[in-house]
Amino acid sequence: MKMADCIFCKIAQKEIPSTLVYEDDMVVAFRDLEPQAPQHVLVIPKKHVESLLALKEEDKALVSHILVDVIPELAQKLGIAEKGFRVVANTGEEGGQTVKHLHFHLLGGRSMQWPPG
Ligand code: DGP
Repeated sequence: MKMADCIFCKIAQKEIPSTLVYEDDMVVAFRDLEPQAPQHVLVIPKKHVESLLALKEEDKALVSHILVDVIPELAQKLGIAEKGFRVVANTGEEGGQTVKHLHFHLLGGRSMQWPPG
């Protein structure tokens, strides 16, 4: 379940500090170290999954929980639900993924631009 050298596994296990904004038995969410918006939170599964591409059939409930339950609840809690927000899962090298533990960026509190860089 846990990868020895994975920084997000360590955050999920509280082995290294972070500013947690949400936790349940499957998921943690914490503030991004390099925020790109007034509200910038990373939502991750506690179990180690490398990226969207590594998800398996058995992970459907986990992903559904993140997208259906956790992110909308967090958006409300962070005060960004009404005006809108962005959810991003950078995947792989050209997708801009730097940490190889699945994470959903939740960004809000400013007007987002399109296309992203
Ligand atoms: P990505 O580029 O999509 O893989 O995003 C990784 C994000 O993780 C990036 O925005 C910076 C953030 N990050 C990296 N290391 C840490 C850390 O140790 N703590 C926190 N809170 N965020 C981190």
